[in-house]
Amino acid sequence: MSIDRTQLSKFLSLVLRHKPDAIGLVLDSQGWASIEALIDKANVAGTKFDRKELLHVVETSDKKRFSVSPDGQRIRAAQGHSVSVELGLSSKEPPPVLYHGTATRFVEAILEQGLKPQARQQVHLSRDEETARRVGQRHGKPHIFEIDALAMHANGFKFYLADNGVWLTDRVPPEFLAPS
Ligand code: HQG
Repeated sequence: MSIDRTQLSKFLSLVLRHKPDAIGLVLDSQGWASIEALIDKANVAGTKFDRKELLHVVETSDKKRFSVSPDGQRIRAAQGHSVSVELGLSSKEPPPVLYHGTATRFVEAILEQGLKPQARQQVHLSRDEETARRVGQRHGKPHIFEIDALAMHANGFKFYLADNGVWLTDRVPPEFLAPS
């Protein structure tokens, strides 16, 4: 039986960001996997879907989580990896202010240590407060930090814009954080 769209999206996040090994899939250094291999290996492992269903999830993903290569042969997660990948994004000047949504229970540690990537490769930042709130809500009662991206950039910190509009940076020291 085929899986539904949400399940397929979660499955793709799992194998393209965190555990390609779960189905014996190989990601290249930039996180790309062959679509054909992905479908074959998933099917063997019992998660059944075809190319059409896969592309439908890619196109309708609310956060545009996945990118397909221009030749239609490969797929990768736009961001959010815990496996080591080099997305090959070039650094970009960020908007002057970015936002990070977290849960209130993390605030004290964040004010002390700054924002760290934790299990992911980089810290995720949002362009608007509303998105940051939604991200924070996933963890509990939300708390929004405002990041002085302008000052960070002026101090040599690098920022990257993922294909889906999420801003990425390696870390945010506490001095660049203010409550929103
Ligand atoms: C927190 C979703 C204590 C951080 C979203 C966050 C996003 C600290 C949590 C994407 C800390 C990590 C990423 C410190 C950071 N002490 N806690 N020093 N530094 N934290 O899920 O940003 O639906 O890895 O505030 O939309 O919440 O998966 O990161 O609360 O774009 O596509 O540690 O995931 O997208 O949590 O979310 P996460 P995130 P998807």
